[in-house]
Amino acid sequence: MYSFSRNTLSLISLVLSFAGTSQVYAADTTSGTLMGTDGKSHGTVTVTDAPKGVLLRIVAEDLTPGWHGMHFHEKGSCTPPKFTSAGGHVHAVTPVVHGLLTPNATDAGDLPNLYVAKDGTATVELYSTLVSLHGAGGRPALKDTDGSALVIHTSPDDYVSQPIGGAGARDACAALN
Ligand SMILES: [Cu+2]
Repeated sequence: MYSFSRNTLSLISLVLSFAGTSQVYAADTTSGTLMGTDGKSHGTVTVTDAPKGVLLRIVAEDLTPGWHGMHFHEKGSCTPPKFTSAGGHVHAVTPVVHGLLTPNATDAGDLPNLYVAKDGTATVELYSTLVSLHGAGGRPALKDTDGSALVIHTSPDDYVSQPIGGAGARDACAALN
């Protein structure tokens, strides 16, 4: 019995020493179903926390071909068909100044446009340094108390027009809670 305890202690200290020296980041990931205006699943959205931002992966089908504006919205709620339940864009300060090509922009929900192929599919992985999953680095947290959503709009984002780059209505929404 004494010997068992001693071995257990050694094992614990060995695990602790590995944990203390490890430089590998454990994957901290959240995902949601991408819902269309028809209320059906059109794919999956996955967000992984990274040391200086988040990785966003979208695997989608049955969307309208062409370029679409896309943003992180402030609430983890996707009620079809209009998805207004997702609220405005994720932000830390007001007024929210939108646009990746706008000087002094403050819109933390800004993302590049999504291209949907002629067969209606989109498969992409991209990176945003404007947000975090839990608030790291002072960047707004996607997984705050009311979550967030990834919204795909009808039209492309011109990255300068206020308040959403002329991206128009909301075609699809994935709640991230
Ligand atoms: Cu938007």
